[in-house]
Amino acid sequence: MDYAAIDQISRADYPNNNLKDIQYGTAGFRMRAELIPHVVYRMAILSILRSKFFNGAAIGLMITASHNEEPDNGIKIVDPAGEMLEADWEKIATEFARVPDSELIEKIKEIIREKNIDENAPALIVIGRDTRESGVSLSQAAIKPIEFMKAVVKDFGVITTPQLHYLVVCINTKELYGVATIEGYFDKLSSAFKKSQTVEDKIVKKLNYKNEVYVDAANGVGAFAAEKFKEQLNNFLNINVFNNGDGKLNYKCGADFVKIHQAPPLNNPSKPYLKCASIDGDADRLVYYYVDEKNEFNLFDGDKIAILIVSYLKELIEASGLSIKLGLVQTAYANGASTNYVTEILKVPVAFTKTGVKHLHHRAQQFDIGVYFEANGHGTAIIKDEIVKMIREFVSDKNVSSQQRCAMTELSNFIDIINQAVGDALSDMLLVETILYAKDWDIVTWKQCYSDFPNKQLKVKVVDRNIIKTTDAERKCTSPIGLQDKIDQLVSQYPKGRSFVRPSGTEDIIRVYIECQNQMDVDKLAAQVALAVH
Ligand code: NG1
Ligand code: ZN
Repeated sequence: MDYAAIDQISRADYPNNNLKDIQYGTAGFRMRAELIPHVVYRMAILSILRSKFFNGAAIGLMITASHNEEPDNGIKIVDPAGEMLEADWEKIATEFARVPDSELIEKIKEIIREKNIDENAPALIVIGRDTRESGVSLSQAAIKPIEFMKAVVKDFGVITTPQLHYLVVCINTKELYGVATIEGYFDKLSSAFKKSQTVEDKIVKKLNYKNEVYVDAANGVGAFAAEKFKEQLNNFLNINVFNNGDGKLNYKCGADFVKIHQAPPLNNPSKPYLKCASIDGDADRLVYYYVDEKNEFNLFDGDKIAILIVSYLKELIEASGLSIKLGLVQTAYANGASTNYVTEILKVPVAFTKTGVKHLHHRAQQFDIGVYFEANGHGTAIIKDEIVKMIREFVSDKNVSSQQRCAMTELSNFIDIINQAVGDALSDMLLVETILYAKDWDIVTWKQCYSDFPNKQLKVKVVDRNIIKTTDAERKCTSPIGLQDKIDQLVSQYPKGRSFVRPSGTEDIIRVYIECQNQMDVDKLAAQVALAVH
């Protein structure tokens, strides 16, 4: 390892601008783009060390600030199984990003010592970036340490976050999961999608399903991906992309805007009842919506998407006659009506975790098939390898009935449309379309599954948000003493009331969540809980 060169480049080109409080959060590092070059340079070094730690397994580096505004940028590290970086290394990442320039080399040596890394082991890092202009020079910063650390880089340029996760998994599974190219990604998902609509017995005329969707691409990288799917799926799904990059990134558009404002994005097509989807700036979040003839806005957030997927999987598992344990993972932000629907109507177990997809992903791994979604539209489904194998074997088993085979074939195809590595807006969109097609549903029928309980989220500014500590998947707070009792007492005054508070992991605020049977109660309780937090 050429420490002298690493040190010299660091001081000359990527000096630490003394950001003492930066932290590897749920979404990696995120800040103004001009502040981040040294963090990117250092995260590339760290990723190489992590790859050496795994004796050359590919590690991903994604340069994106997702739904943040254009002048921001960020970086996150993807672990070998396509998952988010392990918690232990998140801490190292934070320390490593903060060390002064003069201690950088010593810190590298310390990590090598402590993690018992073989300096001469091979290393491979896979890089991707979103469409932000700052991403060009930042990916150069990520490539810089390669030659001094005996590593190999695969730079895929502008890609979506989920595509990067997919590529890491493909490389590390020696392409068992899929071909490790962007074309491989599109081919895998598109052909499974097309196949799902050509399963024998299923080719019946659809009376309600409309194979047309309008995609708000947040003027980001998802626009390229959506256009590519449009090309590949031409007769199967008619994709109309808007906010396709001509406008400002994430400005009054995209999944985050639509979910928070509960309103259509800029440039929304004016016709009522059009089936629309919004994705975010790096295409890992998805929500659906439509506007009716009274101009009323109807949103399908992560909860609604999760439930559609769970109900479909449940039907297929039952029809196949296989014994497969299906479960849903949610956070406290999931609307109570969605949880009730899954447990009481679908009779599928629901588990709760802390906020942050990493936690949901790990919990979902405990089911044979685990579906997980955050209400904001980030989620996917994961299937145990042995279950995939079992399904594939049964498909070719001559002793099963044709009805069972049909269900298994459908399930098998459906699995290939899922990006199991991470929540993927476009893969999720194809899942939704596959299900709506299979059920022959229009968007209004989907809406009728259940109605959300009225709810509200507030941000409360406090001096130190870390005073609030929580337990029970963030649904109860343990500190400050007495606050939970106060909340319980307030909530008890409202029939079907629910409220919890927690410190945000990405902003310097406390989030307050309230749910009641009507909007007036929600507003009243919200004000009371917010006051109690102050
Ligand atoms: P925080 O700020 O910790 O609530 C937010 C979102 C998460 C997740 C992360 C990372 C809510 C309530 N919280 O976390 O779901 O997406 O950002 O982007 O939406
Ligand atoms: Zn995102």
